[in-house]
Amino acid sequence: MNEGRIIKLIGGVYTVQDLNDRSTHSLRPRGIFRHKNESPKVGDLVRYDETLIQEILPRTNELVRPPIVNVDQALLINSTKSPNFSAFLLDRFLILAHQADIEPIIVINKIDLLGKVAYEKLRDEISHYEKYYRVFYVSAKDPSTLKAFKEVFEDRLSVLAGQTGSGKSSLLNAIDPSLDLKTGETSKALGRGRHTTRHTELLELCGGLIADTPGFSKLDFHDIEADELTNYYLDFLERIDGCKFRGCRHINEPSCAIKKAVEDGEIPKERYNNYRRIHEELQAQKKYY
Ligand SMILES: Nc1nc2c(ncn2[C@@H]2O[C@H](COP(=O)(O)OP(=O)(O)OP(=O)(O)O)[C@@H](O)[C@H]2O)c(=O)[nH]1
Ligand SMILES: [Mg+2]
Ligand SMILES: [Zn+2]
Repeated sequence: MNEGRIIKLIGGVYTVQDLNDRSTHSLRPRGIFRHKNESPKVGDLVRYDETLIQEILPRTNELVRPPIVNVDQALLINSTKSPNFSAFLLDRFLILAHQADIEPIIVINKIDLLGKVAYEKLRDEISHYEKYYRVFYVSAKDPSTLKAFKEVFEDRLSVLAGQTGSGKSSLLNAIDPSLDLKTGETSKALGRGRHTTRHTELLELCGGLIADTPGFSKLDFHDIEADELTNYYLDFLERIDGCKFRGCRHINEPSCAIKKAVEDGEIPKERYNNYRRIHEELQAQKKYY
């Protein structure tokens, strides 16, 4: 039987791209999936014949919104200005990527909008993250910044995430103009762009596949418990053995290695404060259930 990847779903018809010859096929799933209450999703690796998807191969992960599975990496697109860079938002996206078991890659876009001093300041702010993640500094308006970045796509299924107006579609267009994705002008009045991206389809880009539908389109933390938050902070995790109390939440506990690292300047204060804010948010949220 043939093996392929589902790259599109419209009206119950799946487009499957063959893994060997890259030919595409319009197929329906076997009835058995419906009986078992399973449905093939975009990103699935499947076995198929002339007319039907016969079998779904095991998944590595599943995103709910947008519904895409087997995602290798999430490119977290941040802009330097309009909208302004927000470490708080970046931290939220990092949590969502880790929770979904998807490797995050940090992309700082619109570097053309910063002067030298502001650029150095931002790099300094982000240097902590570079110890744990790959970070790219790019501009959709300057192709010379995109050379190294283009290589991250090869052989991987990527989703882009980031607030509206951060330049997700612009970056993809800059890399491959034939994609011709719609981009929105950032609204000066609201300080944010219109949501111009809608469909769910995987596109070929630089030897890999990407979804233009933003990953984590809702920034909510529905299934995260406050006390598991630390699991999604790589910088906390590697220090946690130094906390005196097992299950330390790094808030009021004495002899906390995380608070010590913040005092020593090893973890940025702002990141720690944002952690506390999110921890509180998750606890408050729990009360509603
Ligand atoms: N100066 C500058 N402007 C950029 C850059 N990248 C994008 N823009 C502009 O920022 C605005 C928003 O870009 P989009 O690509 O539509 O942003 P998006 O992230 O796809 O937004 P949504 O689809 O709404 O989520 C557009 O006006 C772009 O021209 C950049 O690197 N430099
Ligand atoms: Mg877009
Ligand atoms: Zn602690």
